[in-house]
Amino acid sequence: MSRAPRVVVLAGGVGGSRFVLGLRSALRSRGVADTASALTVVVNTGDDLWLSGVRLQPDVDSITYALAGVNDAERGWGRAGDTERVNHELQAWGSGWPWFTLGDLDLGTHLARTGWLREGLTPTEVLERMSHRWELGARLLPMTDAEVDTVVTVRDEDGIRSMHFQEWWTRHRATLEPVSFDNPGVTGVEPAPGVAEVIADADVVLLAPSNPVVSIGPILAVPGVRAALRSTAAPVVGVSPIIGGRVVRGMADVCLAAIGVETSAAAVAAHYGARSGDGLLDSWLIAEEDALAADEVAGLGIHSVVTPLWMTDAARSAALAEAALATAAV
Ligand code: FO1
Repeated sequence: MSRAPRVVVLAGGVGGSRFVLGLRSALRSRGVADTASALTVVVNTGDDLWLSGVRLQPDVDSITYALAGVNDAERGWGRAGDTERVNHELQAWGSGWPWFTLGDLDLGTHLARTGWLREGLTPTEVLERMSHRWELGARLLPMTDAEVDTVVTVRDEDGIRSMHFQEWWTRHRATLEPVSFDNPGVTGVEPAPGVAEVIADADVVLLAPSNPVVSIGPILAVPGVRAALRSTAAPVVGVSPIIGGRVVRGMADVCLAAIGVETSAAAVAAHYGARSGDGLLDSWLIAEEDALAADEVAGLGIHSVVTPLWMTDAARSAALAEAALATAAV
């Protein structure tokens, strides 16, 4: 292909950030100068919430900060070298959640975003405006402009109750047994402007190795996204978030168990399904540690590719991204 390929990736969380960085790097290695025109990231916004009067967008910010090179890579969220002076004040006032930290630099992002939302900009417009500060080398689109929370229903000694994903994740560290994950109201919303169009016009659509339930799941739940993936002429290539039958990080295994999906590369492929059937995938990248699953994946009608999946440094992330692009022959 002589022109730069149009690459769309659905992503959220740390796995999503690393994969997006890898894609930008792989495109640069191919000589694509304007990666921002070539690479579009459709980001999960189910983690978003209002807290202390500001709008937080954890996955949007993780990916933005990672692309800008200002992320706290060790912690996996927030800004590198951040301080917590304002957070201490908020806690002293009893504002926000005592288990949830808002860094000072991070709060600057939330304040800027909230101000623009209050002025009437849509989340898509805010994200577009925020992309001018740093050379991100990618275009970010929220999955929808509507506020759609990921809600976790749990069962414990107090019975069955529901809470925002962030409470389950950061306060309870996913230790409360989830019964279900839902996005209330999602059936009545639309994809953000441009989402269906970029998928339709893509040369390849990628599912990042993000949590299939709480990162990719909410994006697929937005009406129109599945249909766009099923109808695009572009190959749809997914990357397994499972390596050696285990989750790489986070709590995807707990989430998968709650929806009745085994923590294995083949089971997650089956969860997404084959596009030749009623699912989404043409190809599925699995780890060398899971090579034995290749036949099972092929039996689902999905082309499987065995390749190293560890994104432990920038070079490995770029190699994985290049393997995903090559799988789609772009
Ligand atoms: N994760 C934590 O484990 N503890 C926190 O206090 C916390 C604060 C926080 C503030 C802003 C933000 O954008 C993300 C934050 N995260 C925090 C990360 C976040 O909870 C999750 O890791 C993601 O939503 C999962 O993708």
